[in-house]
Amino acid sequence: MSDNPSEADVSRGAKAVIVVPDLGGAAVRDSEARLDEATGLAEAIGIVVVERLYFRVRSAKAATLLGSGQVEAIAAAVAESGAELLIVDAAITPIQQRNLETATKAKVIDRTGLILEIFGERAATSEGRLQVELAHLDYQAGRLVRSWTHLERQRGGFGFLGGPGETQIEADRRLIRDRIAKLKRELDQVARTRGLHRARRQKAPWPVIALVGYTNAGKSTLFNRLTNASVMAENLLFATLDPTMREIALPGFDKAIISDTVGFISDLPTQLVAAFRATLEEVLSADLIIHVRDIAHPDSDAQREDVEQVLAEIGLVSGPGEGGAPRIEAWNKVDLLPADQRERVEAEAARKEEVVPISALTGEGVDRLLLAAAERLRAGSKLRRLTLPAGDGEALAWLHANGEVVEQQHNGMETELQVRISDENWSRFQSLQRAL
Ligand SMILES: Nc1nc2c(ncn2[C@@H]2O[C@H](COP(=O)(O)OP(=O)(O)OP(=O)(O)O)[C@@H](O)[C@H]2O)c(=O)[nH]1
Ligand SMILES: [Mg+2]
Repeated sequence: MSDNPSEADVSRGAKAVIVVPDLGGAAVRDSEARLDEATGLAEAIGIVVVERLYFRVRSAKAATLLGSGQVEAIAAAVAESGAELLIVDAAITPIQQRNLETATKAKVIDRTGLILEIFGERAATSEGRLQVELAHLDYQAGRLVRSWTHLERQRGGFGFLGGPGETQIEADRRLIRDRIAKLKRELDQVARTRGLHRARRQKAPWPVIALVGYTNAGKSTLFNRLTNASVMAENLLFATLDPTMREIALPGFDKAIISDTVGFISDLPTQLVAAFRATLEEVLSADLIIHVRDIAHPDSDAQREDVEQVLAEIGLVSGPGEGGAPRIEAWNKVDLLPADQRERVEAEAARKEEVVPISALTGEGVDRLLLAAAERLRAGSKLRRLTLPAGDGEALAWLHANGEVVEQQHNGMETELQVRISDENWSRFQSLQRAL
């Protein structure tokens, strides 16, 4: 696979030109903010950005994505700056990648490849590493399949590209397939172990709060403030990859557990969504979700949509009305807003029930956030474990109708359940059980 272009050797200190193509997607985003984010991603793995280019692409070209004049301008910028790497902030096909490499004489890496590189460098736990490797292989396998069909077409055309190439690709594909299968088995094992840990914790009567949000929104800063911990909080994209859990003091509760999680980003590689679903189980089983938003960011609204989309992709329904955990939005970084804008933001937050403006940095609003969290937890539903006799279809149907059955496991004569249910419905269920 050594000639596979997707395996760009991205080393620290490499000089790169960044190209942000505006393909006119659904959400309008600020061009400077997109350039900054792409730069942040590159810098997250020590790449030195020497030039940033932004292009409006009217119609995407199959061969190069960008128009020929744009490709020429990029090649000139690469030559002038002596960059060895070209970062294209979009998902590009293997063919586009190859053509751009030929045209610019630089190694080309796309947004997905870049994010995978960051995750590959950061993942700290064994599970994180397994998941990232799996995502990477998946990405490569996709590219291999596509370039294989591409080669096949060539062979049909010229007739001299014979068996050995195909055999090599076949062998590579088999290697990747075997490795993927092995990784999945290992991950299953890790997930089972973690599941056991979680089950043990769930039996404790403490609510679990998960912090979610766009990368760099300030989740770790808030987490540290709440827990007096020192999780790496940095002006660095994807500073946090593996979830961290700690106890916090919450008014009216003995204690609560809070979890800091990986940040989300727009166009998160689908391979990573799947890979991190397991990690984000912490989020799936939380009793309350605090969505931390950088309210001072020009694309704050678009980022909110991105986060909602990833949450939906990992299977988290929005809002308690649909059986999901209650949500609070923490509008973070209000300290960065100019006075008039801050006033407007705070007035808007005051009109919304589930929004608390805060600054994780200065601590303003954090106490109010905790009060709001405690209030929502008391009002909202909790995840509870219970065991029913195997044949109790009536109780099961009732739970399905009045709560959300998160997990259901048959153990011989018994059915073990995890159900998210409100306090009110839980006491109704208990009195129903007594009456039967
Ligand atoms: N001015 C200001 N800066 C903040 C605030 N909260 C966080 N920051 C800064 O924003 C940057 C990112 O903060 P983190 O806490 O690492 O963000 P994160 O959401 O954990 O990011 P990832 O782990 O990368 O997803 C850091 O430079 C923080 O100092 C805030 O309330 N005000
Ligand atoms: Mg973090």
